[in-house]
Amino acid sequence: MKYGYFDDTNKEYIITSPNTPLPWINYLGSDNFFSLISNTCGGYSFYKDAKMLRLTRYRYNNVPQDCNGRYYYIKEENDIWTPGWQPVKTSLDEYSCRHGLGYSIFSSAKNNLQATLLAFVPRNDNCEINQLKLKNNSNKEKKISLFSYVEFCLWNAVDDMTNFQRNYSIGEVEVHGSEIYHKTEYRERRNHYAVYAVNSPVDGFDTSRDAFIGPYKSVEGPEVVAAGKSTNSIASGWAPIGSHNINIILQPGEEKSFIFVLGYIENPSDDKWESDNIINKKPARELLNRYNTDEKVESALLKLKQHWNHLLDHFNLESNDDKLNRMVNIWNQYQCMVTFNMSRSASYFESGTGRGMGFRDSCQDLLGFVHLIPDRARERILDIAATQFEDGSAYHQYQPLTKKGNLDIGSGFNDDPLWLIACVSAYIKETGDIGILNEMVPFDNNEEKSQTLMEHLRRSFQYTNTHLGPHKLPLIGRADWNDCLNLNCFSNEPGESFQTCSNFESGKAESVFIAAMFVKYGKEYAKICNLIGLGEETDKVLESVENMYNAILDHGWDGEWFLRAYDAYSEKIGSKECASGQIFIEPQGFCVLAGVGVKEGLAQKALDSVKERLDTRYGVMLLQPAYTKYHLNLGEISSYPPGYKENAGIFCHNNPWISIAETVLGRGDRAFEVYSKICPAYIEDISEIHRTEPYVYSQMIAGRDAAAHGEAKNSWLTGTAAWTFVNVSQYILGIMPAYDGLSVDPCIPKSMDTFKIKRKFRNATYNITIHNPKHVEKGVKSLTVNGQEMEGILIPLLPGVTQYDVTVIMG
Ligand code: BGC
Ligand code: IFM
Repeated sequence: MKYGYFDDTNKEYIITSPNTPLPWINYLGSDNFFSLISNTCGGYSFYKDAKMLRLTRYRYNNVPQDCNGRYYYIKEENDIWTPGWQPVKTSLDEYSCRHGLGYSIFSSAKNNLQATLLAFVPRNDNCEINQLKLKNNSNKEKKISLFSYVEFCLWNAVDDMTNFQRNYSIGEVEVHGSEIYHKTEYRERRNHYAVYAVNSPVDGFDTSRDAFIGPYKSVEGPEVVAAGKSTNSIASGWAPIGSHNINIILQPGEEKSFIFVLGYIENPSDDKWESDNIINKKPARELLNRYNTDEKVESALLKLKQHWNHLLDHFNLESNDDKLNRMVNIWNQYQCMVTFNMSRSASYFESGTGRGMGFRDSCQDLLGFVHLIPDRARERILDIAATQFEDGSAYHQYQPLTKKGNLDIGSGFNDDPLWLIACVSAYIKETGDIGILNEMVPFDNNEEKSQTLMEHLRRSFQYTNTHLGPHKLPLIGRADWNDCLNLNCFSNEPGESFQTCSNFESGKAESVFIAAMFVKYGKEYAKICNLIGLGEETDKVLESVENMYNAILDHGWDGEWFLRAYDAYSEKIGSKECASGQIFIEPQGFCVLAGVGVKEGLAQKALDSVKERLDTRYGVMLLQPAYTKYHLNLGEISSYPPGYKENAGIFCHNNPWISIAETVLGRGDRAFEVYSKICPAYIEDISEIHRTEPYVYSQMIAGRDAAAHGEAKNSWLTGTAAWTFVNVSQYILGIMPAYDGLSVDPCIPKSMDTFKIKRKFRNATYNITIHNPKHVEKGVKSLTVNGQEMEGILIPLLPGVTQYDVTVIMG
């Protein structure tokens, strides 16, 4: 069942029923000001950091769900409704929500009154614009009372939810005409405030939630809206809100437009406030003036659309598969940009108050957006590397505002260092900017301890190389990519759990997954050494990689598939000898994509075992059989009920690893099958089962052991976006950036015919046409570049050439 449809021309998903299984959201904002907006107008806004500088309140886990947002109540006689359906939920004659790239548009109607609400965050300004157009489609005059509503958060979202004894006494506002200023904290800080204003005179306002909603009422039916008249309340403590009231008369056929702006203002440090605790409204008014007419709003929206068109023009596919085209060209890349902005902080499943930026997460996200915003990727790399320690290990997370490592979580996740090599090599291949390796970057953000980025990479590599266990495989530490596989938890203390376990440093558990990463990114590091003329180091690195390769073959192979790990007692994890958790997805995908076991014939066996044991109609599960009881020595993984999350869920993030691995073996049909099973556009028809948005990936789909097999959770903020884009663009469609050019080596389903790709790469445009006349899965028979036939699969960089016309014949 579907709840909407894709509009590829406008790059939108159009939701036609507000009653979606879960809120289906969109992200507004691309620089510093961000909003989440659901298909019923729920969500919230923040500046830079969803924890520290939150403008509006949101109640996670609320009943009814998804309550609080920017709401526009329309009252006509006794009918009260809102364009996004929630929170009033009056049945509407018409409803649609179009989620586009950085904007959402609601189109609703009731009694021949048409409401169109456009919401977006303009480029380069810190505000959300809500343009509401009301049109009288009847043949009688209409009298309408409009009430806006946002509820302010007292900035620090955690404090806001917990410190009521203080918070109920600190709320302050100022109201000047149509401008409502939220200035809580201004008294002591005098550096920031919010403004919520409309570009028209108002007939009233409210800033006290109690006055507007009324005690024991809710946003579903505020007292003021029912009465049809604002109370002009000035909040003093308690809960400050912003609400405007405008009385409107519309003649038949007449349309009126109102532009509401929710803005964030940060005063320059030398700002002179008007007098004690009166805010300086000048910057707010300048901001409001930039968006006070429809023309200005439309031009800002156009700029936003141009921005997205420009970004998405970097990679464009034309094939005869619409679903593939829309995922590759629009939604997958869009989601990659959202993960760039949000990491794992603010979604409808991540509260924005917990995690900051993950070291490994951000490194992997970069693989998906580096082709779109290479300059920002560069900055991001330097920020991430600065949270590394001198021994090459790293803080597992860092704060987006301070960019400092998070001390509460610390380090000890032993896959982290190698992800730095992954993202730096991807960046260099995309841009050719080897100069980045000479950038001086601090360790632990301490400028006195700065070394070149190259030295950071060296220490990343050496960290793994020097932390090997009894089988010469890398020590796992607290966990590797799989956060929940905590193999160094051992204790005789009653009541000890993975959450209290602290002996990971002394633990001897080893990871076959990190070993595979070491082979993959060790080879990459060797190429970087070679590139900058470090011949001797290159040889040594390759020798270590060779040793690791052999350690995997000697101690990481279980007969039919790769082992997952050895625990702290050197017992096998992910082996046929185990009762549960006999086979894990991660080492199968990563060993094969790193090339391990390919020439020995093990790779094929491993992937066949994945198909046989882990595959389902909804995607590939993380492990089988699921753990059915809690084991302290395995950690969090066994704390989940079977079929959920890392305990045998379909963890989408590592499905692309399997697909990539299949392309390494040249099995294009299977690679595509794995790709499409979890791909949103291909499962749009089962939205009632999948439940999350059909235009973006979710972190997890419930596995075969779960009651709701096929149901997804944790949409949007997942490394699946980046890895899938890497998979589909570089391995399936086969357009892969290399240090010395762009290579083309597709691995596609046999049925696929001709397809075209436009790729911007190093300031040139590549128009690539790929023909598959013999219907093969892999293999390039000829490659012609600007009329000249090339040897092999590489389109070399041709000095001064900015246009590459490329024809590839597979066969
Ligand atoms: C959480 C897990 C989660 C993982 C990745 C861990 O810290 O406890 O529930 O799956 O991080 O998000
Ligand atoms: O690898 C982790 C990631 O860092 C956060 N989400 C879950 C993954 C698997 O545990």
